[in-house]
Amino acid sequence: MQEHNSLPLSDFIEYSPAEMLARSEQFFVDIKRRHSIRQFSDKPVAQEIIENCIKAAGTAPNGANHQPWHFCVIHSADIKAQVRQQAEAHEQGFYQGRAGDEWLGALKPLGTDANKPYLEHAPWLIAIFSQKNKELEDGHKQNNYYVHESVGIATGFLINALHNCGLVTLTHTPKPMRFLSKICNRPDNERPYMLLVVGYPASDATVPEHAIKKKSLVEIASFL
Ligand code: IYR
Repeated sequence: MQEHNSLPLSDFIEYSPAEMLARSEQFFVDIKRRHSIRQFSDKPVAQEIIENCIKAAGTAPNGANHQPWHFCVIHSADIKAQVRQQAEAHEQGFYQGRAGDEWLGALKPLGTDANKPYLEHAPWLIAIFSQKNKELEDGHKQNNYYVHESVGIATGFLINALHNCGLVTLTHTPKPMRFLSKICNRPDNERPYMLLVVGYPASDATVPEHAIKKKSLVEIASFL
């Protein structure tokens, strides 16, 4: 191993096997209640809650600990309106043919369309950006590694953290997404990765039946 400094692991918690089993069951029961929501209430959510969830996302494992992500948190009604206007314009092209029949067929059971009112109704939008490299002070560019994997895991942590504190989310990926770089004023080394819509569900929020059907354990896992 190369020379490096290490600290003793001091915050590991060992649970008894019975406790482990109970916790694994409890986590599954709780995460099973996470659904992608497309009808949001405008009920406010304190910024500190969003900040804590982003701090949780920032602990995700990632390539060389370069932490190649940026979370642009949008609360301004004016900026949300810009995001909605541009996302809907792109989505119209997508739903009117750019997606192709096969993709549109796959989306049918979800009932999605180019209308994205939740981009204005929800109290928070989090635009997640990936960083392919970082410009150092001497002008030299430092590479980042496993960028998609890293940002994907951090996004998963974020969704989990938001669910855990009682909020609902939608992972929205308008196609193309480049308009977000401009609206969020992000530099050239960053690419928009995903737009997360965050808030409370509307009182009449629904979940598509199609989305609730999850593959069984034997379909998704093999034990050797
Ligand atoms: N981005 C579009 C289309 C869309 C694509 C997939 I794959 C989905 O799982 C859901 C929607 C939209 O947001 O409507």
